[in-house]
Amino acid sequence: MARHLITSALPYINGIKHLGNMVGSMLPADVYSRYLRQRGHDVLYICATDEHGTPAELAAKAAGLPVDEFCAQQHVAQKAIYDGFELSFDYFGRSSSEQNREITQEFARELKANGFIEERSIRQVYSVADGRFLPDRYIEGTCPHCGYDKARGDQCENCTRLLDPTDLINPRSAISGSTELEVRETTHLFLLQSKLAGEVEAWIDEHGKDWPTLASSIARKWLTEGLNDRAITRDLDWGVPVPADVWPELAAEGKVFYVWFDAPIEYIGATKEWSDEDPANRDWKSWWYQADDVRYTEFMAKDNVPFHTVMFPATIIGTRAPWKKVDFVKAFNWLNYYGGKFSTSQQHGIFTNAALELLPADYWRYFLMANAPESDDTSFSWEIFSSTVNKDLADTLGNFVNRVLTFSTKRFGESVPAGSPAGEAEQRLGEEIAGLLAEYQDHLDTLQFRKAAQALRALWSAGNSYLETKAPWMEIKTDEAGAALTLRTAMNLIHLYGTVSAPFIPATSATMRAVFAPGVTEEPGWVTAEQAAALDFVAAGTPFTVPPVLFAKITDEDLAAWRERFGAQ
Ligand code: B3M
Ligand code: ZN
Repeated sequence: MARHLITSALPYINGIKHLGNMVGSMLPADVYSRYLRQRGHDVLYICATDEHGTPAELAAKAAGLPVDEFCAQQHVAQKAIYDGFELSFDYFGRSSSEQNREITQEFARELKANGFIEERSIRQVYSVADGRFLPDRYIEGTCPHCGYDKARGDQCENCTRLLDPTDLINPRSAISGSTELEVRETTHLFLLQSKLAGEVEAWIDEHGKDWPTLASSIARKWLTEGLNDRAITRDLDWGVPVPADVWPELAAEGKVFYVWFDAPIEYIGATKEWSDEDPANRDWKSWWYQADDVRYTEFMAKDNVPFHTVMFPATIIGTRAPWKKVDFVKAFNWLNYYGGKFSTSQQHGIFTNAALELLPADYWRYFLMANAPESDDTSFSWEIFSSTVNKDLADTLGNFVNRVLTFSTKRFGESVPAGSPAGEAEQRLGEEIAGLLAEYQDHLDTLQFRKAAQALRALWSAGNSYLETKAPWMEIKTDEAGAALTLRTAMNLIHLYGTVSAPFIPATSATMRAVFAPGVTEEPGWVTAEQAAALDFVAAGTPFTVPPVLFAKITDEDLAAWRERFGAQ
């Protein structure tokens, strides 16, 4: 069996992430990892905070903290939220780790030795007041095309035209506002992507055909536009330093690698961080180097696709070493929030910490995956959210579980009733369940999360239909053994739900499993088609307990309050 390496795009360190970030990378990766583990695969799910670059420096400055302290705090804060969302990372690392520094520097040495890194001198804007070079986006001024006075050096947000910093009228530093800017000469390392373009293209021809269109079309678009050589160093205080053994002068000048150079390498770095915690039992290199038995799946939002399908593969190819490249790229569109993208800089939308203050993770996990922006951008609305929670989670699943267990307790006591042997209705139900389970698995195997969520909901609905048809609360008046059979069958469904729903709603699934096995906390395995069809997981006589209501309904008052609080208009 293949080993599965899974990574989700590394959340940037500069602030708490919103639900758009969550649904576009970490959450689907977690659902997939949980599913594969339950099916018995060897899974390694790796993520980390992406800690370098100017935005980290600026966020630290805004928080009044040294950048290393800021990152350390933010890492802990983000990690706590991901724990709250029950993300089952095998390791959640930090791109500022020593391991990443080591591996990034080693990659650069190899690229240099193979002729794919070159020093070039360029002219860049220097802010005298700030004592630093300014990246294009940190130069502000008036747009020469539309007159917008907050245009950035790379692009005007108002008319969307691409700009050069020198196009701006009255340019100033976005950091200090100072207009004392000069153009200075500075030397940087360039990754000679143009030399690697042919090989990257051949690699995408071979592997990209299996990727979803969203990923492969973005990769192709980038290739068609031409792979330019790219500066991979910056003049910043914070980052992976250029190795002094190869570039003593640049190292002395304090050059560090560009964040998009070291961030993807942190997938490997974080695996080494994981391995270094327990070297006797973990072997990071076996997952990444000559790892032909590993299937590597990456999750990310669409704006990250070019870096993962073109730039990172070019970097790896240029090392001329057998590092693992991605096998499958799962990309997501945007989740929008009332007339715009979720946005960290504008604090627009729902942030992950606030979401958990309102409701437990399972509500969000199920809703987000059932509405994941897979084929198109989607819009969050509080109405769709509450109707999904109320219908699917509270009515279809939660109510079923409570109704069955409460009624059975009342009529037959606190253990699974025996009753008649299974009849035709149970046979049909079993076949239906086995069919739906096959569909569900198929969608998860092919990483189609919306469809998988639909199939899961269909599994829950099948239980409801069966219960409505058999109506044990009527049946019991004339056929007590028949009613007992109905309830026992329904309880077997609860047991099944407790297993197969776990990738989406792990906490509630554990509660459902605990109905029949209190105190058992280990992760469940999976269910075969035969087991699903037979529906005899729990035998008559098994004691059970009735859990508290699984999902509370969202009321109109909740809705009104949340719309108000989160600016939903
Ligand atoms: N940190 C995602 C972002 O902030 C970026 C992903 C890196 S993955 C190697 O857009
Ligand atoms: Zn403009």
